[in-house]
Amino acid sequence: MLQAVIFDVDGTLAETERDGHRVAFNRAFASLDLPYHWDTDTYIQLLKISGGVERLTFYLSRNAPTLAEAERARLAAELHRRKNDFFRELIAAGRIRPRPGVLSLFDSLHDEGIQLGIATTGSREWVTLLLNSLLGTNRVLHLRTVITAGDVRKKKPAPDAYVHALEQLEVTAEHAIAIEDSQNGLLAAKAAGLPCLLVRSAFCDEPDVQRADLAVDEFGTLEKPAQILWNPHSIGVDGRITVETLRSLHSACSAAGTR
Ligand code: XBP
Ligand code: MG
Repeated sequence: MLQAVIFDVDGTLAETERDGHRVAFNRAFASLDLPYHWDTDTYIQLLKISGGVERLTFYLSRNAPTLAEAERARLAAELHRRKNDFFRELIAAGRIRPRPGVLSLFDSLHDEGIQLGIATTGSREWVTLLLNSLLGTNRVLHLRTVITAGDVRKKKPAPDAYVHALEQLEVTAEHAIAIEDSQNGLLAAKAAGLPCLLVRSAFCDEPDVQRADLAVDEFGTLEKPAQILWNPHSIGVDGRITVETLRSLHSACSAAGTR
């Protein structure tokens, strides 16, 4: 029986990489008069590196090679701090909106008594603010656990965030489903033994959708039905991801022994 659904944040609840983080990283560069700018294509490639600080450190090692390691680490930390300030400003300005269809799925799962959790690589410095902005305080109260980057040793694609979320939910992987948007997140969910629904995000570059147990382009609404990208269990998706879709997916994965 499906007992819990664990949502990723960036790219899944909202197109935060497109509408928030990339914009904020560039504002951080400008605030220090640095000659760097991450255009969409550059950022999509950099997103293969999990974690904002790690992403900055990698970029600086390639674009400021003469910086000593200690100085690079200090600069990456300062840029990340500024980025999070700017990201929080974008959240407060209402610039980050939920992906179409995700809130009605969230509400239906809660109404059906299915436990809800979050497992993100993002920093708690902004995750709490974003969840309240996207979900509203009532829905946030329906979250039994919120696991962020600082709560685990290793970031996605390591399974740590999902393993910790399952522990907090007191549910085994067999009775839960992960909802992700990217390759790193998909790999993390599968490494934790979870069936995974991939709702591909705008900045997700060619994920290996065949690693997912079901992959679609959106959660789907009446106005914009979900398009199926990969459906190995022939789950009936009638234009929208619903609680029934997830129950069917969970049953099919259990029957197939898919983990
Ligand atoms: C996506 C990430 C995060 C964000 C930026 O996390 O990899 O690093 O890009 O957030 P998710 P930070 O697992 O939610 O998709 O700068 O706080 O790392
Ligand atoms: Mg994500």
